[in-house]
Amino acid sequence: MSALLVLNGPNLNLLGQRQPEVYGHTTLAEIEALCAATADKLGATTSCLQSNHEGTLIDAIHDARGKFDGIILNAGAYTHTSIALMDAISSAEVPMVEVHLSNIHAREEFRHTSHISRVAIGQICGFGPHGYVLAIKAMLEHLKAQT
Ligand code: CA2
Repeated sequence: MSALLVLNGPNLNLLGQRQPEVYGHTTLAEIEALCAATADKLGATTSCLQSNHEGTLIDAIHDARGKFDGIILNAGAYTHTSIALMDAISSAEVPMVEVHLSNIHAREEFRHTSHISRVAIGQICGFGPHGYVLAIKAMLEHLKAQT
């Protein structure tokens, strides 16, 4: 049974509570429940963590080594700024799928660059909360293909 870590970065704890016109009405708790239900249907498990702190996300990625088979990561705005998160993913050697609620390529220019894409299996963006379902499915297919 594959164990997945679902990591969410800064400000995503505000989902459903502020700026619904940009990020929708679904709360982070609902997204985490959706991830758990999706994984369960597909014979996998999820553990979820959200942090507004870069170091906490990095520690979680380091700790994932040997404990999780894959990481689903929405790094929020750290996507566009953090070489440290990219390095953490490389060093952990745990496969990662990058997910974003919004289509970052259709937004401001500064959101078009993702440092973590360099170390991701792939990126899913623009599908709202359903992106997490797609990311879990893609990760499980990837892991199956490795065995
Ligand atoms: O589209 C995504 O999932 C993002 O990772 C969300 C980040 C943004 O910086 C990325 O460019 C794309 C921002 C998350 C902020 O979430 C909020 C939710 C509700 C209210 C305010 C912010």
